[in-house]
Amino acid sequence: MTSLKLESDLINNSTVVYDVIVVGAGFAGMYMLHELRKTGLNVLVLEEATGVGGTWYWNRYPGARCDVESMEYSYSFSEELQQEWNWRHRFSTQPEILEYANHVADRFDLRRYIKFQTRVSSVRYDQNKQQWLLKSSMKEEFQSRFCVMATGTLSSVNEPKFNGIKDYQGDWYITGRWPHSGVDFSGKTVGIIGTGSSAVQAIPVIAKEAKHLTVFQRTANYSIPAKNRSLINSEVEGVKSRYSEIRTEARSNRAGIAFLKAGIDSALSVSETTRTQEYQRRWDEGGTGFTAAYSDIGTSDKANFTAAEFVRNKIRETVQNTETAELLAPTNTIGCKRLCADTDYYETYNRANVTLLDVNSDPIQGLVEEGIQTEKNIYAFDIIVFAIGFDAMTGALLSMNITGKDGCNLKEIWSEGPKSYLGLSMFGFPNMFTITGPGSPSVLSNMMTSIEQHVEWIRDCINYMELGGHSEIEAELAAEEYWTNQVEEIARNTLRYTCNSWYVGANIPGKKRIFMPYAGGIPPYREYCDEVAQNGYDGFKIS
Ligand code: FAD
Ligand code: N01
Repeated sequence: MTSLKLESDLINNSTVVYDVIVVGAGFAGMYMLHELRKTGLNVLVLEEATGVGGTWYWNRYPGARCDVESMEYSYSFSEELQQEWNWRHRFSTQPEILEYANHVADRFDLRRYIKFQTRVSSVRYDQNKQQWLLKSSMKEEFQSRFCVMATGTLSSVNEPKFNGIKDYQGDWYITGRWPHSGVDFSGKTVGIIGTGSSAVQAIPVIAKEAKHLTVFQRTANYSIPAKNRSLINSEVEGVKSRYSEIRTEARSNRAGIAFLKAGIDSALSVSETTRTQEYQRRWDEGGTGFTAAYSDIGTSDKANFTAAEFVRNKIRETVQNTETAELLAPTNTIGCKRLCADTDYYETYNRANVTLLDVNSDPIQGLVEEGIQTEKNIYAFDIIVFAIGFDAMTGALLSMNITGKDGCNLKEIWSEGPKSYLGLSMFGFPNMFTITGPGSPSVLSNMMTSIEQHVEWIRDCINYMELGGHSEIEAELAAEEYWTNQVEEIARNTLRYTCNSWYVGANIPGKKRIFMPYAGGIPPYREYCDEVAQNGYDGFKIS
């Protein structure tokens, strides 16, 4: 109790210079805090929310769950933790994942170092003092030598900017900022804008409750049945008995997922019968491992077409109304946008209380008092749900007005797209690190695998600085340029580069189109990061 009081005193004392301030208490921030505390550093975490969990704190919309299997979408750093925690579903629900995040916070006694309800709104480097100065939206000030941004890649919501939103008299909600009290859809007419992963999960659940649901689709998305189910004891025990082996496999897997069995053949090197059988097998197994069936689905148009056409035919088989089925059948390459995993998504369009509208043939003009006005109609709704995604990868960082050395401003520097060395560090911003930042595998992987790798790398780097008596570490401009070009070059060789996805920032009007995550896979990336560290932080200037 005494030490708890001491810590909260520290948190409220603006004269303390922390060794490290971490912004964000999602899975990244919590693990960073835990690792840095173990080394005895004085650490403070600043978090906007009232609790831990990040993504799983904010995204409470109906149907929200993970699409990397829970046995793998979890921390691997503590053998005790992974042995004692029991996942109940193959793909766990948001409440279950949030419960896990809270368990971790309690088990490792993290809360006392986290200042909740503190939104960081300004971050400035004081070159003379070699300190970061952070200010909150409530004008509180915090100082530290190192600053770690654990602010998330999918945490800054794409705010709805539809004309007339203020005129609308009904209730409206954003999937990524869902009210804690939940939303009662029963007997209500509901409109939902968007058909990405969030909408694909929410639509079947809302449809079951609402009087009528109208879906406004701009781009049809590919979705594979999740085939979610309760986990049985023997299977959980089976994984637990060889957990460390599975985690090692995950670290050497391209996507950070041990269960993902990637095919090594070209889709074009096998007969059509073999190929269809393999697609059917993966479809029945469920989950986003579908596109890993063949080695070239992500790189060859022809190979990709075989997988895309298989899914399109499934949609045509499932959806009874031919016109609706054709609207739902995506025309872009499969896997270009993030593949979705669903429970009864396409089946939901067979319900009498669900209507699909194509925003391209009848564009949304804005909101009016009763609901949504399109070019041709006014649709009245009691509730509108915006499932329109996030200002991904850069949004959270750029919302903090980060100023580095010589007054350089991150927003200005990134106006032509994000530049970083390894997605970990930026030239001009010494002693600052980003967890799963742009330029790292991040959103193209099991985020837990990537978060743990980044946290451990940053921990080791800060320890190296401490032990060597160094005061500043900063990415060199040449290293940053080299890495940013690498990220671009690797992405150009993939089909991911070819559509209007949030990976390229296309969902945010005015955002520079540039492929943000590193598409080369986890193993070469990890190897590169390790080599940089082993060579005395090659590409960094240390003073
Ligand atoms: P976040 O969880 O986003 O946490 C960032 C934290 O920083 C938040 O709590 C936020 O409030 C805080 N923050 C941000 N800015 C500020 C500021 N200025 N001041 C103070 N605090 C701030 N990934 C997978 O690998 N598998 C999945 O199955 C999966 N499912 C997902 C489902 C949904 C609905 C979404 C949206 C994402 C999903 N992801 C998934 C990606 C998910 O974001 C990551 O897996 C992971 O949770 C990210 O953790 P994080 O700590 O890096 O970021
Ligand atoms: O967001 P999205 P999301 N008018 O950007 C449409 C993770 N995640 O929240 O495609 C009309 O994918 C937009 O249309 P278009 C996962 O990484 C995981 O669903 O741009 N429509 C699109 O249909 C995921 O990829 C899970 O043409 C507009 C939709 O809104 C990421 O988070 C679950 C519009 C936005 O889709 C983001 O997913 C949830 C407009 N003005 C999220 N603006 C799992 O299952 C946007 N749209 C693990």
